Amino acid sequence: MYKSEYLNRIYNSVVSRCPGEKEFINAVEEFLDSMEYLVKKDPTIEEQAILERIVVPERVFQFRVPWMGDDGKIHVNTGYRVQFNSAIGPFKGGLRLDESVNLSIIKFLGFEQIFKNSLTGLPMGGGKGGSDFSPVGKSDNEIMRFCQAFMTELYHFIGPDTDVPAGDLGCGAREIGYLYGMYKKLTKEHTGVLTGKGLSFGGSLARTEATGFGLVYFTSEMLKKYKNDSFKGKKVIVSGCGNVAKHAALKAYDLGATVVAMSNIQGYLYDENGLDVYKIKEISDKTINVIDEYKKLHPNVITGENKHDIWKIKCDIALPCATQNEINLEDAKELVKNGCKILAEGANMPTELDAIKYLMKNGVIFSPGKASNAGGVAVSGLEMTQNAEHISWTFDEVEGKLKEIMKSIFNLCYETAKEFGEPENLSLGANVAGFLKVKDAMIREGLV
Ligand code: 2IT
Repeated sequence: MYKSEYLNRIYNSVVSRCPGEKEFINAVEEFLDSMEYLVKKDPTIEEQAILERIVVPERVFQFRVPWMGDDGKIHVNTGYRVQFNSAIGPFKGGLRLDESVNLSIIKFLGFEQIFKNSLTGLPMGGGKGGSDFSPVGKSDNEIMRFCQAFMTELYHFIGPDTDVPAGDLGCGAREIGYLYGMYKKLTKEHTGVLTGKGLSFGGSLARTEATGFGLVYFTSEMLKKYKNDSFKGKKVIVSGCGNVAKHAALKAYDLGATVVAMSNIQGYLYDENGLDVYKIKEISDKTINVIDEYKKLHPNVITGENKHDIWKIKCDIALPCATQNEINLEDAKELVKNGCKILAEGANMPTELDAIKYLMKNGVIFSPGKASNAGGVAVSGLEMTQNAEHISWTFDEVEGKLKEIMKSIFNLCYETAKEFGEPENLSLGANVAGFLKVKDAMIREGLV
């Protein structure tokens, strides 16, 4: 597997200790891939058992969430909060509300969050949580009751200087509002304990846009550095229609790109002359029936039901913004065949490992989500700062800071990759740069 005996030992220990946790094991495997050179160069990593420690969460909470449906029936979901690593700051990371959620998925996301948060340069540790509850198809009252029940357990473990959750898939401003209300009732405190809050009670301007906008700023840096180019005139595919996807599409369009395709769980939309991304945002803010509603307005748009077919469309830049494992090896082959030059992840690990390897081998410059989608959590960090100071910045101030942060994440990943002799390997750059800061903090803080 790995050249290093140490890395093999770590990998095997994770596989035997976490049977069946395939998403988490995958995330560890991808990360360890980048550690070969570093563990050889720096023996303190092994002496201090840094990797042994970093692959084990500091704390894991799993709890029962009983709630009542509108019809009076009782439902029971499982809630999770994984506090993965607090070496550089309070645990920070979103809450995913989706039927697919299990411990493996939350651990994978929490593990990624450690390095992502480190790359932002802000003092945030890594954590993640959520539940196998999906708000899709539920009434507002049901969602409120679920969020209240979830928070009656979660509030024991979180705090503005301990662990600061936010949204993720299925958990937007509405859910954060209900969660925050219950936290306030239980603790009697108005604090920055959650981010992604509504603007009327401590939220930050530009938090909603941050992940998608940040992804496009990051990709602009890739275009500039590697291709001496920009988004102008480029054909772009954005998968997904959620918060990340629609804001990525808007920003790419504003920078002069043609967004040729987008998708959601029902299929994809394709127009070689470019989709009306503002209309898509308007529709998707209101309904999940984006494909049908858009087709009513633009009958000539091409649609398809198989979400993988979106990767068969010709593009210069691919921005996967839906969810994990949406690009497999076959999809990667299609992208290469059709001339895609850059793939930057807006979702968390949407590209499978063998697909990443194929893309890189075939000249596609790849950016991992932990670098290119860090804009969301970065603005969450800025929301924490504003809350702690009891002030709020303007949209332009926050967006300006976001832009600078994305630029500095890119430069850090690029310079690190270059130092290791692989300037196009942003996964290597992101993993190593993210890791080094956490490692330093872990060593300085002693064996805790
Ligand atoms: O994956 C992510 O970075 C997020 N869901 C955002 C986390 C946050 O704390 O804003």
